[in-house]
Parts: sequence; C-alpha cells; structure tokens
Amino acid sequence: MTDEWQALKDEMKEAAQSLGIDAIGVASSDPFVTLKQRLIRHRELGYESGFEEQDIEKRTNPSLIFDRPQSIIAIAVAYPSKLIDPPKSEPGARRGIMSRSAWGEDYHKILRDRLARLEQWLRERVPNVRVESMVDTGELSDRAVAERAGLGWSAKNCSIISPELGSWIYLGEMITNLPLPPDEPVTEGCGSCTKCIDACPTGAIVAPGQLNAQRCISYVTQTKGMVTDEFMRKIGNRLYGCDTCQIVCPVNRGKNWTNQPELQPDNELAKPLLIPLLTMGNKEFKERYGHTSSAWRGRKPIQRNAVIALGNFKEASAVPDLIRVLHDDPRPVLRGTAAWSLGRIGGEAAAKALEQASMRERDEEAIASIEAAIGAIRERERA
Ligand code: B12
Ligand code: SF4
Ligand code: SF4
Repeated sequence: MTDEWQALKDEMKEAAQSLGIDAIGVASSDPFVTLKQRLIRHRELGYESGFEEQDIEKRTNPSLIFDRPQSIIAIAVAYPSKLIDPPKSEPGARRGIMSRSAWGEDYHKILRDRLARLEQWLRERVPNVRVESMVDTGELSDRAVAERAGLGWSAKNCSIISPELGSWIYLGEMITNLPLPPDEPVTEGCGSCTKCIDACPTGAIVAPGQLNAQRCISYVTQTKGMVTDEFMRKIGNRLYGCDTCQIVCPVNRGKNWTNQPELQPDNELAKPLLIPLLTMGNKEFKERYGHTSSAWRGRKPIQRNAVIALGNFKEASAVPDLIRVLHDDPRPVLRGTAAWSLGRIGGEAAAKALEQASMRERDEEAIASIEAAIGAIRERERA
C-alpha cells in the first residue's frame, strides 16, 4: 500500500509542471508544535500585522479544520522579478512602484486555479479523495507548510527560499485524506549572510526570521489611516508592498520567472505615474487594478502612498495637484497626507495653501498634519 502512495506522489511530482505548478512537496498533517509557540510569542510581543488568521489552535492543528487529515500537499508558483524596459521615473513624471507580489493577476486566483487543477488530477486517480485547499487567507501558515514539505528553507528575511526558485514564489496548500509519504525539509540555509536584515529600511527584521510586522513597510503600505512621519519618509515611492529584503538576497540574483503567463507585469500598472493616481475614481481603480492583489484594501492606501511618494520626491510640479487634494479630497487621511507632502516640498504656493487649509479644516488629524507642515516650512525658512 505504501508503495502505491509513493507511486502516486511520484506521478504527481511529474505532472506538476503540466498543471502550472513550479514546485510541489508533501508534508505530514501533524500539529505544528514549534510554530504554535512561535505564534503565541509573536502575539505577546505585539508583532502581528492583524492580517493573519487569529485562531492559533486552528493555525497549527490541521485536524481542527479537516476531518482526519493524512497529508498536506504544498505548492509553489514562481513569479517575475524584472520589468522589461521599465519606464523611467523622472522630474515632472514621477512614478511609484508596486511590489512584485502585486504584478500580473492576483496570485490568490492563480494559486486557487492551480490547486483546483491538482484536485481534479487527484480525483481522476483517487475518486474518493477529500481535500481542503487554501492560499494566503486560509487558517494554515503557508510558509510553515512549505518548509515542512521541503519546498525551501525558512530564511532570515522570513521568506521561504527554494534553492532552485529563490523566494519569488507564492505558496498554497491542500490538506488531504491521502496518506502520501512526506518529503524531507531542505538542508540549505542563509549561513552567515545578513544582507536582508541590514537592508531593511525600518529595522523590521528584529532577529533572523523574526519580523515586527508593525514596522514592516509592506504592512504600512496596506494600512488605511495616517502614517507617521518616520514611516512616510521610509515608504519612499512604494505604492503597495515592499521587496527590499528579497531584492538584496544573493539567492535571488538573476532569478526572474516568466513561465506563468497570467503573472507577467504591465509596466504602466507596476510602475505607474503618480499624479494621475491622485484623481483616480473608484470605477477606474477597479478597471485598472481590480484584477491584481493590490486591490484588496481598495484605492485609498494606494492613493495615500502616491501622495507620500510625491512628497518624498520633493516634486515641485506636483504642488497644484497636491493642493487640490488638500483642499478638496473628501477623505481626511488624504488631506492630512497631502499637507505632509506639501510641507516636504515647500515653497510659497504650498505655504499659502496650507495656511488656507488650516482655517477650513475640521478633522483633528488633518489639522495636526497641516500645522506640522506649516511648522516644517517655517523652520526651513529660518535655517
Ligand atoms: C500576515 C502576512 C503578512 C504580514 C506579516 C508578515 C510576516 N512575516 O509575518 C505582512 C503584511 C507584513 C506581510 C508582508 C509580506 N508578505 Co505576507 N503573508 C502574511 C500571511 C497572511 C500570514 C503570515 C504569518 O502568519 N506570519 C506570522 C509568522 C510568525 O509565521 P509564518 O511566517 O507564517 O511562519 C514562519 C515563522 O513562524 C517561522 N518560525 C516558526 N518558529 C520559529 C522559530 C524560530 C527561532 C525562527 C527564527 C522562526 C520560526 O517559521 C515559519 C515558516 O517560515 C501569509 C499567508 C499565510 N496564510 O500564511 C502571507 C505570506 C507569508 N506573505 C507572502 C509575501 C509574498 C509577502 C511579501 C513579500 C509581500 C510584499 N512584497 O510586500 C511581504 C514580505 C514581508 C516579510 N519579510 O515577511 C507570501 C510568502 C511567500 C514566501 N516565498 O515566503 C505568503 C506565504 C503568502 C502566499 N500564500 O504566498 N505578509
Ligand atoms: S518587506 Fe521591506 S520593510 Fe518588510 S522586512 Fe522586508 S525590507 Fe523590511
Ligand atoms: S539576504 Fe542572506 S540572510 Fe537574508 S534571506 Fe537572503 S540569504 Fe538569507
């Protein structure tokens, strides 16, 4: 019997590429005991983002979410890391950047499709197979499953790094009632390298493999409220997500996966002009970005980040557009953020618009931001 399951697993591994899956492995469905301790500690330290499943028992015990599980099949789908002939960001035509995980079609859709193809493939061979598939939003830790299934190691930047594919991979999994023999975890690791920890702009990687998500720019770009001065400066021109700790990783050098047609980027979406984003309505946002993974929080965080990026570029030509946001945008967070950017850029027109706004503004956070911006301009004038 064991040989039969081994044979099915071997056949499945051979079929993976034809199902659009770049790497596949099998993990046991035993409880994730060390992960559980880790998640408890993570919560105690206040390092969670709030985007993870909150029930730690369910996260770490597959038998609580699946009747008599026998194995977990982990899959990885590789994605591109390079744009071909990317448009330049230059004075007068500044551009933002979407993280690679938001290029192409939403990876949730793509991985669900690959898992559905795999389920169909299994059903043709084992008609009474039972499965529960998930990607990102499911209860399980996709990284912990992938690590146990031998897809890669759990790296210092927190990513799962495949020795062959690097970390430019999305992860998903399928709990099953099939007693497939588990794979061995990979033996490679980060060694003495610390490039990602050194490069992280906010010190969010507090120890190897330990992230304070509250300090991670990827998280900050996905929040909806006002961002603190410290983080606005560090966001740079990122519109959604952050790739820094993967870009600097030597294992990723030269790795750019172009075999998944749906995941290939559109330059104008991946590196869009900033000013047109400021006036993008909801309908236009859905048309342009609705099919990407950046859309799940709506247009507000992306527009706020576009305002921040213009401030960080100190883009003087954006002052009239930022003044329009400051005076007319119905969302206080956008008005407050525009004040910050105008304070960064400075100049007479910005100062005058901020003075006018300070007399009209009613939102407390926006008022505070306007006053800080006026203060910043005055201080620079005095210096
Ligand atoms: C919440 C979340 C976030 C949060 C927090 C990220 C984090 N590192 O915790 C934020 C918004 C910041 C985020 C950002 C990103 N995310 Co995210 N995110 C998730 C989500 C939903 C849950 C992660 C989680 O529970 N973290 C809590 C930590 C404590 O647990 P864990 O990372 O799951 O498990 C590891 C640790 O527990 C560790 N561990 C356990 N015990 C111990 C003990 C010791 C001593 C040590 C050192 C480690 C250790 O080993 C486990 C396996 O690696 C997963 C999807 C999912 N359902 O799992 C995607 C996921 C992790 N994200 C993903 C991606 C792509 C990203 C970004 C690259 C996106 C971007 N470009 O901006 C960044 C990377 C940031 C980073 N350096 O981690 C991918 C990762 C793919 C990969 N190759 O690893 C996932 C798996 C989504 C997917 N299905 O593909 N994300
Ligand atoms: S995603 Fe960016 S902010 Fe987050 S840990 Fe990596 S480098 Fe740091
Ligand atoms: S940069 Fe170095 S330490 Fe960081 S994940 Fe890559 S190999 Fe590991």
